[in-house]
Amino acid sequence: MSASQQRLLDLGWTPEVDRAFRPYRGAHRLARVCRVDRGGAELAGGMGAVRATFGGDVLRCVAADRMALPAVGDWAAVRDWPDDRVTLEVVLPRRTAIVRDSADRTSHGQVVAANVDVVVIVEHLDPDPDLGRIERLLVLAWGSGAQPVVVLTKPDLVPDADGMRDEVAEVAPGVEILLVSAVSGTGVDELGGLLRNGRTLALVGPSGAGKSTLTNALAGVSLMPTGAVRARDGRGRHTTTRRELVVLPGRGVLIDTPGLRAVGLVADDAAVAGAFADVEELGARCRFRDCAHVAEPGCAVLLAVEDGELDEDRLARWRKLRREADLNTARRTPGHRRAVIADLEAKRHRR
Ligand SMILES: Nc1nc2c(ncn2[C@@H]2O[C@H](COP(=O)(O)OP(=O)(O)O)[C@@H](O)[C@H]2O)c(=O)[nH]1
Ligand SMILES: [Mg+2]
Ligand SMILES: [Zn+2]
Repeated sequence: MSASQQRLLDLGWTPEVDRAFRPYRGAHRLARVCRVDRGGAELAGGMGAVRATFGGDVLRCVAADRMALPAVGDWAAVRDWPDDRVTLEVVLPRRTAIVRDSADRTSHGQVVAANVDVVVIVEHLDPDPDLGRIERLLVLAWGSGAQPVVVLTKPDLVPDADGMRDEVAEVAPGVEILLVSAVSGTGVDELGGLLRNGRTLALVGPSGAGKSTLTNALAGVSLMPTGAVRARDGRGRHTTTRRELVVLPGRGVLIDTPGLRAVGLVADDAAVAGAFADVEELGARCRFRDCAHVAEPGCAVLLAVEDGELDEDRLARWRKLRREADLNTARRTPGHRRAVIADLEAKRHRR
C-alpha cells in the first residue's frame, strides 16, 4: 500500500467513501475536514494537510441550508488551482451527522461533526453529573445515527463512583457507561478499545468535562490544550483556534468538539425514543395505543411511576423533549408548520 493510501486509511477511509468520491476523481483530491472556520476549512488527505476555501457550489448550498456547511469529519472533494488556491468543492454524503440547533436559531440545524461511528458523551462526576444534560446529549447521539457511549470523568474525585454510575445508568438505557480517569488511568484502555479499525469517535459534553484531557490520554501525547492552560479571547470566551480532529494511526480518529453548552436539539421522535427506550417500552404496554401518559386509564407509564419503577422527573424530562421534537418537526416542514403549531397551542390550553 502507498503512503498516501495508508494516510487515507488512518483518516477513516472506507470503500463507501471511495465510491462516493469516484465521480470527482481526476480533477479533485479526496480529503477529510479537520477544522472549519469562517474563512474555510483545514483538511487532511493522502498528500497531507491542506487549507481550502469553499467553492461556489458549497457556498450556494450553504445559503439554502446551513446543514450543507462543511463540518469536522466530512469527506470532501477538493480542487487545486494553478494559482495555488485550493477549494473545497463538494461535501460527500454523510453516513452519520451530529446535528444541533444552529446558534442563530434560524430554521436549520448545524452539523457539529460528521461521519462519526461512536458518540462519546463526556460528563464529570465532580461536580455531580447533570442527568438532564446526559439525556439531551443521548438524544443528540441517537439522532446522529452513530452509537452512543457515556464516559463519566473524574471518578478519582468522588467516594462512590460506581454508585453514581448506577444512577446515570437509569437515564441511559442500553448504553455502555465507562468510568474514566485521566488522573489515575482507570478506564483509559477500555475507552481506547473503542478506537479501532479506523473508527471515528466524537467527544461531546460541556466545557470542563475533560474531553481534551481524554484526547491527550488516548493519544499518549499532549495535543489539546486543557482547562488549566486554555487560552481565552478578549471576551473571556474559550478560543477555538485549535484542531478538532486527531488521527491516531492504526487505531482511529478522535473528534474533540468544543464544549456544547445548552444543547439546542434538532430532536426528532426516533432520537427521543432511542434515548428513552425505557419509557417507550412501558408505553407499548399502555391500554391505548396513542396514550400520552397523562391521566389515561390503563397507562403502564404512570403505573411504573407509582411503583417507583420509573423516575417522575425523568418522565417530565421526556415530556419536555417530546414537545421539543414535535416543535422541531413543525419548524422543519413549512407546509405543516402552522397547523401543527396551532394543534400544539390548543393542547397546551387544554392542559
Ligand atoms: N481529577 C481529575 N481531573 C480531570 C480529569 N479529567 C479532566 N480533569 C481536569 O478537568 C479540567 C477540564 O478538563 P478539559 O480536558 O480541559 O475539559 P474539556 O473542556 O471538556 O476539554 C482540567 O483541569 C483537567 O485537568 C479526571 O479524570 N480527574
Ligand atoms: Mg477542551
Ligand atoms: Zn400511557
